[in-house]
Amino acid sequence: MSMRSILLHPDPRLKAVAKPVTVLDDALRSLAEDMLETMYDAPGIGLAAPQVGVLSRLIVMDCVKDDREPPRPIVLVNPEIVWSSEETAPYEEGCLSIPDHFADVTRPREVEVIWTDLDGNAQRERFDGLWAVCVQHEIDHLNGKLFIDYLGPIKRGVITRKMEKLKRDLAREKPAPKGHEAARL
Ligand code: K1U
Ligand code: ZN
Repeated sequence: MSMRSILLHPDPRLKAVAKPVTVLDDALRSLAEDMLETMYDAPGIGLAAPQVGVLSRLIVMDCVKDDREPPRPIVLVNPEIVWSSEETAPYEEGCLSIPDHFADVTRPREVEVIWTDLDGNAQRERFDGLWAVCVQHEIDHLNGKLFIDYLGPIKRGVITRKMEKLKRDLAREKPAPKGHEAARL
């Protein structure tokens, strides 16, 4: 298993529509393991393949927040929402690709999702609560949509400009190559 870097907004790969997965092979299983490790390390409750630069329809989630409960990592290949409740609910969302920014997004309170698991079995589940918020947020990533796309243009613009500055600052802070540490002091 290895950690993957999480892309930061704005990045064209976060705006792209991801391609369906057609082969369930070791490379896909290894990507799913890496995504889970990256998600837990962040820490986060979900992660979509485009966030690690892979434009495939694959997401991972574990929305168990209570340390006394066993973890429930799930890997969803080609997930699709087949039913959404009429009832909606707001939730203050975050995103690992837009760190330190949060905003209320209103979405259907419950959704039913079908997907394929890593063994090729068809799965179907109704999600509610945080799981429903998370699975909708992650499937949005597969369609090139971010939670800030639900906000008005002014709020979205403010967040995007702050993220552009963060990325410029991070690019400047890049560690110097080995043997050049003194040059940064
Ligand atoms: O897709 C992502 O960017 C991951 C994102 C998922 C998400 C969070 C909140 C609402 C909807 C979807 C995150 O995991 S952000 C981090 C986070 O919410 C969290 C981190 C640690 C403990 C609990 C939550
Ligand atoms: Zn996100």
